Amino acid sequence: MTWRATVLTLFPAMFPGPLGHSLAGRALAQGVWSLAAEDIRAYAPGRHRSVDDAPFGGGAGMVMRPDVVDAALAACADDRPAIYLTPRGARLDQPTVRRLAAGSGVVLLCGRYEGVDQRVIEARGLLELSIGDYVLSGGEPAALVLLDACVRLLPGVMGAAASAEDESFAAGLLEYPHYTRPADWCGRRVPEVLLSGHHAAVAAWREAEAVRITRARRPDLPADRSGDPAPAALPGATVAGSGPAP
Ligand code: 6GU
Repeated sequence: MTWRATVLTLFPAMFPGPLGHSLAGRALAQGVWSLAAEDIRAYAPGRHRSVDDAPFGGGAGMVMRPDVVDAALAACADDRPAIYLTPRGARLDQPTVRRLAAGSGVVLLCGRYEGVDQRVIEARGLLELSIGDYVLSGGEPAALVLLDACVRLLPGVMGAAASAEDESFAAGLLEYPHYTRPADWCGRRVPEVLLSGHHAAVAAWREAEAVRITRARRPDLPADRSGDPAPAALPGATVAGSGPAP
């Protein structure tokens, strides 16, 4: 089954953009997922096709009209969650990405101007998501980020290595450092344990490095998993899929 993405935007030419390349692009060409970028302006009535208007109460900027946004959403509404990308939204995280990737697809509304009339957000029950604490000029780059994060989790898009990596992040740790040949580069040596061939020692070193780096860079993440009910997945361990347990 194809995972379906519909993007409602005033700038449909921004899509697929980077998602037409690399792994997402190959999966798109193979029909693993589909992408329809719909021009919101096509749903604007009248000769002027105006999609926005001045805010009630005054102030700077323009607000996207509820009737236009509603018509665009109505044209593609089905079982998929409808998501409004806005810096006011809940922060997109890996558990949310996993839930979205496990469904049939997404409808993404990209806002421009000061935002979208609050009433259509409520009437359509839109899920509001942000990709971080900074302000973009529109939701389109955020839609590309969300789609990239979802598509790489679709069955067959990436190998087992990516799933394991994802599990490690979901467990709350940042990645350990990686090294390849040469073992000595400009006098900088690869940590000896990685050359030792002792798999348990390598796994223990990587775990310790992941904990150290997580504590240093992200004190908000729980780096100490000793109190967790389930044992942490070690590198090389098999990883559960997104479906229900057998
Ligand atoms: Cl989803 N939209 C905009 N305009 N800015 C953002 C964002 C979204 N997430 C973070 N900054």
